[in-house]
Amino acid sequence: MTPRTALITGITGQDGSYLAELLLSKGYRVIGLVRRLSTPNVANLTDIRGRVELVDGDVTDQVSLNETVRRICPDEVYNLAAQSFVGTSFSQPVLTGEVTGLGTLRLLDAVKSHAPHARFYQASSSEMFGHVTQEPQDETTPFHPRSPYGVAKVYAFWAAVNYREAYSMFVSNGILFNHESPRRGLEFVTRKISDGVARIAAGQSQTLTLGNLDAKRDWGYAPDYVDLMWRTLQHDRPDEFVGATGEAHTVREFLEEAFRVAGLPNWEKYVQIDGRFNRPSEVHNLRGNPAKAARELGWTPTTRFKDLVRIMVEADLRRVGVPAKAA
Ligand code: NDP
Ligand code: GDR
Repeated sequence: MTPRTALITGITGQDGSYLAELLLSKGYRVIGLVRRLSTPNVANLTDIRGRVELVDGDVTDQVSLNETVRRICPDEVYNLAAQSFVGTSFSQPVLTGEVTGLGTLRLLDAVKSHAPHARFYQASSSEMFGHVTQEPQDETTPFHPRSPYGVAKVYAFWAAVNYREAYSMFVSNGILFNHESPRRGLEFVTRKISDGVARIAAGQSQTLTLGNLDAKRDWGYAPDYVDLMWRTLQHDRPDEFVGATGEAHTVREFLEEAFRVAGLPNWEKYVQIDGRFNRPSEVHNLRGNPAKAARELGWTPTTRFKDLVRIMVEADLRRVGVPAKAA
């Protein structure tokens, strides 16, 4: 039997790399769209480098998308490419709109023209809910984005719905809440904390400087969430699905737990607050209700808050050379 072909944009990122591993384990031919950088950035793909095909392209470039989709004719398309850092979206709002918003429209259009039968997954985000007035949030909660990133994701969400309705394409949105792992970029708060704590434990640093410790997020483990992406495209019809743990914790709670895992008492001693890390408009509180994904896709997250913190801190301790058992 011919293997199914999946095209992943954003394959070099946290989710793209886990998704590629999952799809390879299921026998897919996996093709990743990679933008040109002066220094290639494929560290997350080290273990599978010889088993995935990488093609040059950029979601800001329609020609490269058309050509890639035409040539590959994928069965499934996972659009994970984005300028995904909320903080940067305030300083680079136009770029964020181009990549995260219009980039989705460009890819949808390439698929419509060259592989209209492909199933399309759009990486939508809980940041679309933003300023929430109901808790927990689910597929019926209204959007009120609070950043250029959130605004761009709302655009992409509706572009995806519109291509489904207008052209009868199989296009689904996963509305995923924060998910983390040792592959998380260093600027996101969870990884900034696990890396900072590990460097303090190793004696390489004395302080960790953060912004708003009161923000609350529903943090899950990234490998669980790429499984949800795959399940979303195996469903009998295209639809929207929230992916979340249903539990929320503050940045402060993440900090306390991370220092505890590293065996460092008195976290307050090391942490400084700097208003530079505050956002012009903040999302204070997000907590998702994943009941629909559980009911219709049989999805439940396997990793809870404390285990997630432990996985991340232990990975960073190993990386900086502190034996986990000494922690
Ligand atoms: P990352 O920031 O780790 O990865 C983003 C990927 O997009 C990278 O591979 C990056 O490539 C690529 N990319 C950026 N700009 C372009 C471009 N112009 N053309 C092609 N590729 C580009 O994000 P995550 O893996 O964490 O998230 C995956 C997706 O899911 C994103 O769309 C994100 O917005 C969304 N999401 C993430 C959540 C999370 O908690 N992680 C929650 C909800 C949604 P490069 O390596 O070259 O920078
Ligand atoms: P988020 O993730 O904005 O939720 O977006 P991030 O980890 O950047 O921020 C989470 C919360 O922590 C607060 N915070 C800090 N954040 C960072 N980055 N650095 C700090 O020093 C700091 N101090 C406090 C923030 O203010 C915020 O409230 C992530 C991204 O992956 C998006 O792409 C994705 O769509 C959403 O999660 C769901």
